[in-house]
Amino acid sequence: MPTRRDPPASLNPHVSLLTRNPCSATHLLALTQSPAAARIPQSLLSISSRNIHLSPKKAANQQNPTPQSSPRRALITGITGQDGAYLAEFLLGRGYEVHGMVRRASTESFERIEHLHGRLQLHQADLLDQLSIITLISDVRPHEVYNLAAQSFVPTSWTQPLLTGEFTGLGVTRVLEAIRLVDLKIRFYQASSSEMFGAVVEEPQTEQTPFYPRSPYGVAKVYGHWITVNYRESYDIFACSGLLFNHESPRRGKEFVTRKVTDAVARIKLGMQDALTLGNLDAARDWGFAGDYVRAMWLMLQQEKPADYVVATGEKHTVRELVELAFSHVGLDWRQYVRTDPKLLRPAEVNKLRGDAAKAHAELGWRPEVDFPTLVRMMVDADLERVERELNETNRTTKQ
Ligand code: NDP
Ligand code: GDR
Repeated sequence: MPTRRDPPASLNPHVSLLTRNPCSATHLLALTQSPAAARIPQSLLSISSRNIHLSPKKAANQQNPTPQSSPRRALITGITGQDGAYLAEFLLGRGYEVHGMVRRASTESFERIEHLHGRLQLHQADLLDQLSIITLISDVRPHEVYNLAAQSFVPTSWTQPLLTGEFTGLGVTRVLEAIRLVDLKIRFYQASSSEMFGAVVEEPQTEQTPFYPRSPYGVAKVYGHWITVNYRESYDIFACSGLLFNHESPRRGKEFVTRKVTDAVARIKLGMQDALTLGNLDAARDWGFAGDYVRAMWLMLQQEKPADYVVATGEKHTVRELVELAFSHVGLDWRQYVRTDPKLLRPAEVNKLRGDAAKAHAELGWRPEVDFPTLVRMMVDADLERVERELNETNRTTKQ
């Protein structure tokens, strides 16, 4: 697996576009001869033109960035996240050349894509750094960009509202700006969210339902949605916003309620934990399987015209139902283990969400394949297997 101490050949630390990445600078310069030049900031052009060192091989690639015979190229921001891992797998399965954007950190977080080692090309860039994104898109010249990167945990958005606005909101504009500068033909997917519906004004929610976000995260996603629509209308970019309802999997982060529950169920069953503390048990969500939802993302970018789509199962279940199902799957009664703590309640809650994916059914031919009970059982089983494995490893190490 690529590590940050030992970066893969394609991992390109964008410390400086101009000195470390002459090819990108040249690409930007080449754009000066095109109508796109009018859209490039003058400052960027003049600096680029002073710093060009291009190898002949790279020059040839730049003149013909998308040869007919080459596979389609996709760039995924947020490739280390739950959806990024499923989408990467899905696109590789369809013959894509898959590139992923990863941000620098002192410890790596590549677990979810470890099994795809050698099949992905990873590049360092950050949603906070405009130039790094321009450089990345100019280097990779993807046909499709999937913008999945975000600060995605709702409670954190109250403790870090500005950072959430920067990543989850303005980050979208940075990616769209890079596309606008490099190539208007690149197709763009924005990971929008049912959290935008918040204090829902109707049920079920459709593409026409007005937004009423209830967290800084939801507010940032509303911005990301509308800037996507705006760049589509302003620059004719093939940009789609997927209004995805909650989707889960064994790869879900442990801070989200489904995984928090299934991990706890496994640990309680195996005697490693006594209780599980939760917040609002009455909250209801339309929960689907992440593996189904990445298919919808891809389908959106294969249509003749760009549009926005709700992706949901059409069913809602409460956190209480989730807990009941997860505990009963291992033969336990949830009432003996689950506590609630008001500290886990949110300053403003989204009480219920249920989506109507009729447009996605009709236009994309998309349908979810995994229902709620199957999803919960899949997650509990995966956690049981993992916790048991960890337990065995600990026992083995202790004996040695
Ligand atoms: P995760 O939280 O699992 O993944 C988020 C990803 O974003 C990680 O790869 C993370 O990288 C990356 N990231 C965060 N900040 C930055 C940054 N500044 N620069 C570069 N990368 C960054 O989210 P999911 O996979 O669950 O969701 C994917 C997207 O879909 C998100 O935008 C989310 O808001 C949205 N969404 C998710 C839904 C769901 O139910 N899962 C529903 C609707 C929308 P790192 O590993 O370094 O932290
Ligand atoms: P959500 O997911 O906020 O909908 O955002 P989360 O799983 O965090 O919460 C769902 C509901 O469960 C209630 N809840 C708890 N939640 C957590 N995390 N921990 C608890 O202990 C707990 N107890 C009760 C919450 O109050 C809430 O009502 C997810 C993220 O993936 C977003 O990025 C995405 O946009 C939306 O789904 C759609």
